[in-house]
Amino acid sequence: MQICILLAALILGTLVGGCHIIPVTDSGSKKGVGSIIGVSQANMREEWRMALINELREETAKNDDIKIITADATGIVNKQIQDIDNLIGYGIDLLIISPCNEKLLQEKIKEVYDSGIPVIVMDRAVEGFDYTLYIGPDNEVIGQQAGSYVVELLKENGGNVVALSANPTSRQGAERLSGFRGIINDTKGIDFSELPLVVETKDAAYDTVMEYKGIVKNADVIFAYSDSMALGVCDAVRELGLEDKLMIVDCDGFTGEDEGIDLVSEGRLKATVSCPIGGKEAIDYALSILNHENGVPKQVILRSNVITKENAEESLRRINAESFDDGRRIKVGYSQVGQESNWRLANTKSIEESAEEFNIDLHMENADQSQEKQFEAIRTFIDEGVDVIVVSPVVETGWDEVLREAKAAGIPVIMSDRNVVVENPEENLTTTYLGADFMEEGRRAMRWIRDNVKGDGDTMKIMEIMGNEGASPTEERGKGFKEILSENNSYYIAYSDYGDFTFEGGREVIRKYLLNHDWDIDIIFSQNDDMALGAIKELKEQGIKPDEDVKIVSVDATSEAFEAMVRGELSCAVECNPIIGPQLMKAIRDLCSGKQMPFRIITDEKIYDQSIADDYIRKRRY
Ligand code: GYE
Repeated sequence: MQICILLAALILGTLVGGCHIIPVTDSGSKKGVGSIIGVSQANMREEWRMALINELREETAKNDDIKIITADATGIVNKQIQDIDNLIGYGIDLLIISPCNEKLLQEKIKEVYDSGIPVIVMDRAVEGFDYTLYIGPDNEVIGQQAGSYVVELLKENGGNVVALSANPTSRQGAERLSGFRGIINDTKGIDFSELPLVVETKDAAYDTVMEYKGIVKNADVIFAYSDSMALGVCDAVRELGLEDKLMIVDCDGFTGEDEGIDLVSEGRLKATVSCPIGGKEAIDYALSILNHENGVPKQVILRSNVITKENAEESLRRINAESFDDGRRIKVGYSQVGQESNWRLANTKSIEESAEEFNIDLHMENADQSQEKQFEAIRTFIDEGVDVIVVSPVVETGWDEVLREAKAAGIPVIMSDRNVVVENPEENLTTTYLGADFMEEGRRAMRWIRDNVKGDGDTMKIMEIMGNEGASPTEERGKGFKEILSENNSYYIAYSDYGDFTFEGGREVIRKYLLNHDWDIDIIFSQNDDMALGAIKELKEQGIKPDEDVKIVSVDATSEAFEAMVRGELSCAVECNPIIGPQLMKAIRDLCSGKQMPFRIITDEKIYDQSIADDYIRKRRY
């Protein structure tokens, strides 16, 4: 049946223009599922977009049983919508889309996703969660990495830095340049200028350097945000005879002749910041989705690396290495933060069960909210010689030393659920972070309030009940919440206190408040359910009616929260998914089979309020 459709597509492909059937080679190495993947590409002009298409083709060719059909939207939104309809008409089983305008295509993506066809969005994230998976780089971070490398190069002497271009036409370019600019502008002793570029191509970059040769001659470093631009810069610099004096840094780090890594190896580029294109990952996850496997996350943020002459060879080896899973029993040490909440209990259970399912030998230590105990556990795991260490850190900072010890012992560390902030990210002390997007959870809570809690004109008072001081969910949920709050002057935070993510902690915050105030709060934002439930209990005892006298929004959405919504006490719960065991175990297996780990793997989450709580309560298993 699918083959017939494929043949029809082959014929139609020529009619609709821009649709191509990709021949499948028979060098398949992985079990496919007899499926067709439709690829809707924003345009096939930009270099890296072509690189993505090529990588998708190469990866597909390794799998006997999947085929891809590609469509080129030529940068036009309506064409991309039409392309998607055509692809669906061909009977695709999964859509991969790199949207040319993420806002204008959001509706269409949602429509496909709602119709039951899984959608992988690439490169540009759409808002909300109406897609199956997002895979893409963090271009701002890529620019920042280039900036930090240049600062390091120039050390305390400073110097002149020139960047191309003042007005990038691609969003990717704009973000990279903004990340770079941010770091360079913050550094004393560096003079920074930008040279205008007409288009983001090799020739235009060459022309710009030649036109501004007066400025270029006084520069120490030139920054270009793509490989093609960098090649133009390299040629111009050679022609001007400045090769020995000028250092060139770029982003992309593609493999192949005259691409970033090649130019670094030849010494023409000082460094390139490389990032996987994502095609490999997309096909890999597409297969997992089509096979209904466990462990598919919501977002995968690809890792970028600074590549210099010293590590170019090693980087190439890593990029080209085929991953290899020998199926052996992997030993994992897991430092769990504690047992403070129902979320945590569900999280621990999920990790233990998934370890069994994935045949992983798990040694879990519970730290009872003590960073010291977590240090101890990590050192024990190092002594035991585990393959991987996983940490859910009680607070964000203070981990550098113990992480260095793990690195020195050659044991990779994955951060699970909560993340750390290290002194120097370039040290690469952790391999990846797997968990929720806490900022987004905070934003969702405040967006719900904005859209659902309207006052009678007076500014409304919010009480914020926070988790434990210094923990990443505390910091980031707070930040995300305040970001949306700052766009609106109908609300303000009148009172904030820590409830340490526990039921008793939430109760205590209310008690303390009522010691010094009459009840005058309109909305409570509690950073987890347990604290919200503790607050509800205390409010009721003090004669204050939850939901009626005060709206309460919390994060986690455990079954107790659903019960409280159904009882009409809790107003809304933003989901934070504790069931991350399968994703974590998949990441551990990937890591041990030699795959490059992404920066961040983000879990799938929704938002619930009283209007829909009834429909979901029976499905909640934690
Ligand atoms: O929301 C809270 C728990 O780190 C995401 O910690 C986790 C948070 C969760 O105790 O209930």
